[in-house]
Amino acid sequence: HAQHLTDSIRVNQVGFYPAAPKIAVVVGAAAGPFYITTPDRATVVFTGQLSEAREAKLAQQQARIADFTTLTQQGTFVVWIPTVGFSYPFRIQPNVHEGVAQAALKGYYYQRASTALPPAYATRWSRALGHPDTRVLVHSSAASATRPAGTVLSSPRGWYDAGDYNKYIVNSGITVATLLSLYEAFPAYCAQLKTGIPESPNALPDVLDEVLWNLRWMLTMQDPNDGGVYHKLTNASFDGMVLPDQATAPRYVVQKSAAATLDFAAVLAQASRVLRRFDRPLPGLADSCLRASRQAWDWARAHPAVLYRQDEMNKQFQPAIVTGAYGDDAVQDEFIWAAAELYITTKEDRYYSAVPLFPDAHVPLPTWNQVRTLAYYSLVRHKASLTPAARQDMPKLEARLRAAADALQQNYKAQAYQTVMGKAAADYSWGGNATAANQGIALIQAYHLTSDPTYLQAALSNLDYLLGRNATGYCFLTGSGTKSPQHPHHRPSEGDGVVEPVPGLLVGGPNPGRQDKCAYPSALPALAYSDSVCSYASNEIAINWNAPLVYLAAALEALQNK
Ligand code: 9MR
Repeated sequence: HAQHLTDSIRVNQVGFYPAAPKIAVVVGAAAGPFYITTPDRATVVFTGQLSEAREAKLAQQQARIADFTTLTQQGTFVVWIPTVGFSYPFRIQPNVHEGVAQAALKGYYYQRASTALPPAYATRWSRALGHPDTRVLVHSSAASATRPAGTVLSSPRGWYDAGDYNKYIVNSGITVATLLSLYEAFPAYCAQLKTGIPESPNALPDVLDEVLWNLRWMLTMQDPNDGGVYHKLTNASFDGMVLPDQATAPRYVVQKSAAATLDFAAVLAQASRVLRRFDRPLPGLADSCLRASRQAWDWARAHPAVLYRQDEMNKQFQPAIVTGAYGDDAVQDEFIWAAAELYITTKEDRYYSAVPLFPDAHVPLPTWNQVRTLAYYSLVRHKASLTPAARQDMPKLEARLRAAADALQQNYKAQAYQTVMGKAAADYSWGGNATAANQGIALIQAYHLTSDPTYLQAALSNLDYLLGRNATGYCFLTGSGTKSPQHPHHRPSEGDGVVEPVPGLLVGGPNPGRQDKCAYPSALPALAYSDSVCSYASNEIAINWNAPLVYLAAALEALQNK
């Protein structure tokens, strides 16, 4: 009997709700019994038989399922397969993912620019203030009559985008919106979700305090002279792997873009209606957000063809900017999103009818350059308060959202790992872990429309994926589970001298594109993941990946008894 830890048993390394489906996957094992035991294997609490083997094609693995759904006893357990060994431990208990939701939200605190992180909040990942961003230069690409090149602006705060130290409006947009949408959908749950940040004692939920850190920065990125929004605040090139206070290269705001300006308009409109509820602690802020949003919208309407094309820009302007581009050549979806959010906040029909909101029947999964469905989620979330013009479209929209969720969950139990994630090879790409989380959110939308709990189980399958039930065997959230990333492409984690990486950060995950050209254990789509600092294409972290995980974990916590 094998009495050793094995990582060929893949299981959510955090745990399971007592009444939820419970599945582990074992790779390369023969048929036979499995046992759920206490971590010392002294007490067997469940006995079952492994399923027949199925091929996980995108990993070329033979996988068997250990299904222990009917085990509801609370505690900490392992899966033990006598011919293979025992798994990492997991818990069965209510609120089992609360720590994941807290940690992933706290991840934003660790990403804050322009502030020191004292030990009281950041424990051993405390660090000095970096990037005050109070003397940011207007890049030549952004020069205007009122702000010539070299003009000094103050643009502090915001979150670092990812493993790098730059601040990008496009990616901030979807990130802040995802967190605001979590709050709008689950305000009571968010009110009690505490992360231990300096603002925790104040009147706002921590998720909104965290959002404000980035929102106040976003507001500084709008040119008050015309309403346009600079595409990003960035170094000319990426920093070395050092802590923020040692990264002192000049910082620039670069040219305005329609995508950034529309994302800004959408987020500030949404923020306005959310912050309206907190007018007393934050007097005037909701009004300021709405004014900024309207101005941004007007600028974008006048400049719909101003795209961010970094390579073109570098042919004309100095210094050359070679950091993350977040270039997007198609802004129809950004127009839809901004129009919808402005409409929902103001109830002015002119925004609803400004652009065709339903150019086709698609409900594309949200990502930084495809934001159309964020508009749809918001419209449906607010359907009770819409004007007749919009209300008449809601049955059609709801049917499309349901159909999209049905397509996601169709057949997922026939997959070797029984997760929604990974049914399609295209799920594995740069930041594919955010695809898994966003699929979960799409399924939760369908639950809201139908009250059908099978959508929640499908969403939970993707949380299981992210926390360990995947072909790599990694729990992809730093600091959670047992086998989690140790070497994320993340400058603070690399530069701080602390062995463990900064916790609460979701890495990108398997990406057969392997654009970083690092050493990977496998090129197969589901296995192309490299836990190395080198691997920015599979092992970086990013704010737009953490946000859907915060949403998924928090929403499933809030709905755990459904
Ligand atoms: O998440 C982005 C991914 O969709 C793109 O394919 C990739 C290449 O353009 O860039 C990713 O975003 C990175 C950004 O450009 C710079 N900061 C780190 C981001 C995550 O790797």
